[in-house]
Amino acid sequence: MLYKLIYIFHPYLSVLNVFRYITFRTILSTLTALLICFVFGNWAISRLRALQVAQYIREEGPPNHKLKEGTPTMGGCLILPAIILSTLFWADPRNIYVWLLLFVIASFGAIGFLDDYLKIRRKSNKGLSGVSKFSLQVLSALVLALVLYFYPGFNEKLNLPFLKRIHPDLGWGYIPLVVFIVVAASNAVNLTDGLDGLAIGPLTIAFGCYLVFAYLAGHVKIASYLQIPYVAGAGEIAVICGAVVGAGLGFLWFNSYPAEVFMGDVGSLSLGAVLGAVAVMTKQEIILALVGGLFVFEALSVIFQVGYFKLTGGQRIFRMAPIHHHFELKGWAEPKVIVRFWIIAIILALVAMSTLKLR
Ligand code: 57M
Repeated sequence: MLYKLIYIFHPYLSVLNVFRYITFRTILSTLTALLICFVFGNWAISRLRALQVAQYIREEGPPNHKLKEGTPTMGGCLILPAIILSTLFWADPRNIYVWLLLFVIASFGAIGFLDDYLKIRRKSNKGLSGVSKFSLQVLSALVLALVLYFYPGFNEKLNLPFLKRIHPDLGWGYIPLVVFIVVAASNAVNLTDGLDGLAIGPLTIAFGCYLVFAYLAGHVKIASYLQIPYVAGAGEIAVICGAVVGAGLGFLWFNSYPAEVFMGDVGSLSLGAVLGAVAVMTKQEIILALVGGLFVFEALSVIFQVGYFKLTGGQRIFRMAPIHHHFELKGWAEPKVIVRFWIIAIILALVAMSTLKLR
């Protein structure tokens, strides 16, 4: 919105023409969100501490986690406003994707906030019940899916990595697929958020990758050259991805090992859902399994561990799930697990980007 106000004056000051460019506004939105996190980071952490928004640590966890008792949580309350403000400043307010993404951030943020709030009030790990949390997530994702489905010009054909000529048309089946992608991404990121910087690092990498996808999908000539689906208006999604990258880096400053703050469900549920929504809107939904492969890997480790545990009446595949705890219990130092997982996330993002050419 701010950019629209500034742009009004371009006939009098030609330098203001630069605000027309998505690339320039993406850089501005990245820096704005980063700056908000840097400027308000320490203040937010001390407010959370003063309000006693402290993490409860489970008894059965890896022993080093007990030392984290009392670390302020709900750092999402810093990340989300940084993204929202930066988006409101630099994205085009006439673009539907901008408002839909703000809706996803706010609705999933509210679910996470409620969950965190209940856990802190009860001083335990019991937040919203699994059923309530899941139903609210499905409801929010359904609103998104229905708006996209009925939005004129949005096509529900799938874009498959490596295959440029096959675009299955799912018709109304696209609606449950969108719900699945958004809810799965939200929960997978939530499961990954168990070591310092483990979720925000790969999230920043994934949003950086989707920033590129969104820019390319929104550019009619480049999209046609690369033979990827052209999505009118998708360039504005790049501005929002920039805001998430900026806020992610700004938050990582404080969340890096040893963390001064955790993001809480308010951060993890919301950022995961936005990642899923961005994948859907840029028509790069299937490749999310690769871009966010680390989150898939973490979620699968839980599914297999819990399934095997129930089937065998108490036996385990991993020492503990999600899989990052397995490596901790094998004796890897926490920073080693984190940095190695970041390396995997970078490799996956690079492989995903290569599919733009390998098709
Ligand atoms: C939340 N949350 C962290 C923090 C963060 C079904 C089951 C596998 C579910 C899973 C689960 O509940 N996962 C979702 C993971 C928690 O972090 C808080 O939660 C927010 C994210 N939602 O922002 O506020 C703890 O993670 C650590 N942490 C850091 N640094 C960070 O930057 O060190 C978080 C962020 C924090 C802190 O210790 O307290 C969490 O892990 O609870 N459950 C589990 O992950 C549990 N796994 C388990 O029970 N596995 C079983 C199988 C059979 C289900 C097994 O393998 O035997 C483990 N969780 C913990 N300890 N904490 C068990 C051990």
